[in-house]
Amino acid sequence: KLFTKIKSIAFLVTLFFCCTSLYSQSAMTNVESRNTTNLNGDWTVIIDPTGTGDWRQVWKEKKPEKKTDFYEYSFEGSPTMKVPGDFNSQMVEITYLEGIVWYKKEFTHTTKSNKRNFIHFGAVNYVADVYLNGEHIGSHEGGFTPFQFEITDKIKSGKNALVVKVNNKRLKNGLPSLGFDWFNYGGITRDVNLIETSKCYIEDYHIQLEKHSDNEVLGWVQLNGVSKSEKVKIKIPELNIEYETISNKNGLAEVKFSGEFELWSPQNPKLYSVIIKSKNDEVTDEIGFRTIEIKGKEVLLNNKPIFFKSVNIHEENPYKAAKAYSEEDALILLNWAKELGCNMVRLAHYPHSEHMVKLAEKMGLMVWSELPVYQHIEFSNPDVPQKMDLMMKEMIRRDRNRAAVVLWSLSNETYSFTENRDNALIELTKQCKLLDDTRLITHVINNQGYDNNTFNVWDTLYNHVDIIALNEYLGWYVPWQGKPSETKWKFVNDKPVFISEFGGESLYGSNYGPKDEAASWSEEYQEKIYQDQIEMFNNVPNLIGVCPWILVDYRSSGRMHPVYQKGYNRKGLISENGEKKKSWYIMKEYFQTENN
Ligand code: GCB
Repeated sequence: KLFTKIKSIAFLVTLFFCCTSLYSQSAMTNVESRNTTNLNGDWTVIIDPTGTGDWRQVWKEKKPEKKTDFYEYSFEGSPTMKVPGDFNSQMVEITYLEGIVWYKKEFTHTTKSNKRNFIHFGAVNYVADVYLNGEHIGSHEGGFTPFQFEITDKIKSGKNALVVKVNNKRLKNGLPSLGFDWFNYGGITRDVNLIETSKCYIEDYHIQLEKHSDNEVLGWVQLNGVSKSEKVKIKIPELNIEYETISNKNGLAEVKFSGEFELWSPQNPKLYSVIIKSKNDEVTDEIGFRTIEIKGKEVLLNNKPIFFKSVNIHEENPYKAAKAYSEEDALILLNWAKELGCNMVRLAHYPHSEHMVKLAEKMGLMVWSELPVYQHIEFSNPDVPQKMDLMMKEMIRRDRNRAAVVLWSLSNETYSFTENRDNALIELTKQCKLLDDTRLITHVINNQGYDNNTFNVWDTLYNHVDIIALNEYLGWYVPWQGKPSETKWKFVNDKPVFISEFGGESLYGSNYGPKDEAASWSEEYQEKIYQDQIEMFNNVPNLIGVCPWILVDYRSSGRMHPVYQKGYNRKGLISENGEKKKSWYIMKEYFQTENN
């Protein structure tokens, strides 16, 4: 029965991606283990703030032939930029550009008749149009998820020219929409790889424990390019597991075996080398096994109640004031999270790079992964639900084998309480459960009622989630109405409760203001918010986790105070120079006292 369910899901997903093939294809998983030619490095760029490149057909790279010919652009002689990387931080003139940059990379290749070729992008913010050798091969929308194009019939032996038009202009019907409180870094922000596969290759797989079981693996392997059934093997050498299954004509193979796994947990982030082998392809992944489930008011990790000690993180390298993209960048941020005493990171407000998720997993940090369905989304636009659905599929597909990822967060602070919003997000939740019922699901809400020092926590979506996630800024945006310890709570239901954001701003070193005034931007005022919040946490029913906003001060163009903010959201526990504020120590001490 379960396999029938898996089959129908896989079929629907395949059908969906076939129907949208004019656009990008869903990316194959686990690029790291494939036969790749890395295209990172210096790319030539043409800055195109007025969008003239489209009618000039920049990708054709026309050259003058007659005496009277001239073209007002050229990649030759243009500057270069690093890929991966955002363009805003690489050229001071375009710091605030929200528009078009054309990128070009040349590479050489030798075609082989028995191979297929793909061009794979880790992420491009926000819309990418990709051209190979003068031909448009497709586009992709969404700044934080991977995508690929098959170029087997288009790639040549010898020199090839890849051109990408990147546009990070905000779209009303985009995800996120026009307004968001982080820096809109545009560019080819993650790795680019040319991937060579056999004619029939392992496209995707799901190798995780069955829900409620700590020793039964239930999953599937999806081959792409099959003409008939094929044997598929799964080996876990460390456990002497050698499992064999067979794919159907659509390339889908059921996986079901058991093993005596040492379970993955923050204390013991155990990963196993798992080898997946088909007739002509093989991939290796490092996979952890664990269970995560709700039992009444508690969340159980590997059958034991867990309290999530989390911290919010944006994908920014503070020392470079640039988009983070590498394992080194991830290490800076995650080392701080570990030092703070966290067992989880909330990767706000969009899927971060695969480096970040994989490193978190190795370091024993659970991951909260989120879609940028953020605040003012245009739910009345019929395109929006489709975009959300596609982005969710891309997010889940990339990380579904990561034991560290325990929770899919499908939206944050959506403001319009309309039927469109409810219907779209309830449907998204259903689809998410269908795709992956082994993890928890949430939506983050921030506009609870708060009167007479009493919270009234209610939202239609809370009836569809596994945990109630709420953001509250008592002491900052909202003044306290009484003693923090006497705050009262009414909840719409009895589910576990996660305080996913709280905090306030302070400038590191600004401690000259009176203790009780926010306007001093002092470390003391921020410290006081943290002390009060912690006092309040003791009385929050069903509390299973807290997550301060935010680990590090980060760039946000709407944060305009000329002395205290200077383009930064200052709610960090740490400044952008790595200095720890007083609030850091309060939070660290709190996490130390919560001992699980
Ligand atoms: C929030 C948002 C977060 C903002 C934060 C703030 O509620 O979820 O994205 O950056 O507040 O600093 O206002």
